[in-house]
Amino acid sequence: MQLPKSQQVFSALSFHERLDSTNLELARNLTTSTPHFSAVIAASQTAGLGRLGRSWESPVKSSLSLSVFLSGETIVEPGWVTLLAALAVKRAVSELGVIGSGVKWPNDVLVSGKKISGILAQLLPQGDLILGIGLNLTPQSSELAMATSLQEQGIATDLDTAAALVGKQLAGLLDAFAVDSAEVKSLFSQSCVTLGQQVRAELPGGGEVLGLASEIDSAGQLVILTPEAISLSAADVWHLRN
Ligand code: BT5
Repeated sequence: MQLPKSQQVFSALSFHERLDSTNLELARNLTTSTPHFSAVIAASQTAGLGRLGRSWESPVKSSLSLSVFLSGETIVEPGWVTLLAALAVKRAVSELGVIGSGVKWPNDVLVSGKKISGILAQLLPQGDLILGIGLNLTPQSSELAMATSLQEQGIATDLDTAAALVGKQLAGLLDAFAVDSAEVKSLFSQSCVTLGQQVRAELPGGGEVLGLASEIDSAGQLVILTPEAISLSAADVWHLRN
């Protein structure tokens, strides 16, 4: 498959009809000369990775699987990369015509409460980062009751267009963040549908926090009022009600 639009956006691009995982493929092929913002794209994955050992479904012709290499020299605040990627996807799907999308802290893009995209950022020991983005193009298996796709939102698009739009938005946000991070942080908060909700946050080490999601602090952490303020850097968050 030719991906002419994406080729213009990423500094290098390798495309595969089928991979185990684009994050794994990027990691396997990393060298000291891998350019910043190079990408691996797959039309399907057999072992797509989610967070905390979970899996990401990406069967044939159903989704975009994209991994982008971010060089450590360019990353000032690693804690913000996942959030910026989620905002980039939100903007890309809006540009395609999706109405009502929002970011669920920290790594999901939702439309009407259903997940259209998930992000998995993997920080490498030397400070570089592999940023994995999954975006559903067509309906997923009925077992994923809380999933949606561009097609279900009335948008017909192709892999190349979707990847190029996400890449363009991501590049723009990374640049803007380097110039004025406070402005971009505020843009993120405006797009974050978690804020103002009663949430249950499951902590990676076990345990949970129940309360009102009140803000994203400047480190990108979710602040939950329980009523005392608790800041979380990583968690699975469930929106309970408005
Ligand atoms: C994520 O994890 O949402 C991160 C997903 C990252 C996927 C990309 S694809 C390109 C790159 N290469 C990879 O191997 N991975 C990245 P998490 O927050 O843990 O959510 C995982 C959960 O989302 C699963 O347990 C399912 O409940 C649900 N899920 C799985 N596949 C889905 C899909 N296609 N659409 C919506 N929800 C899905």
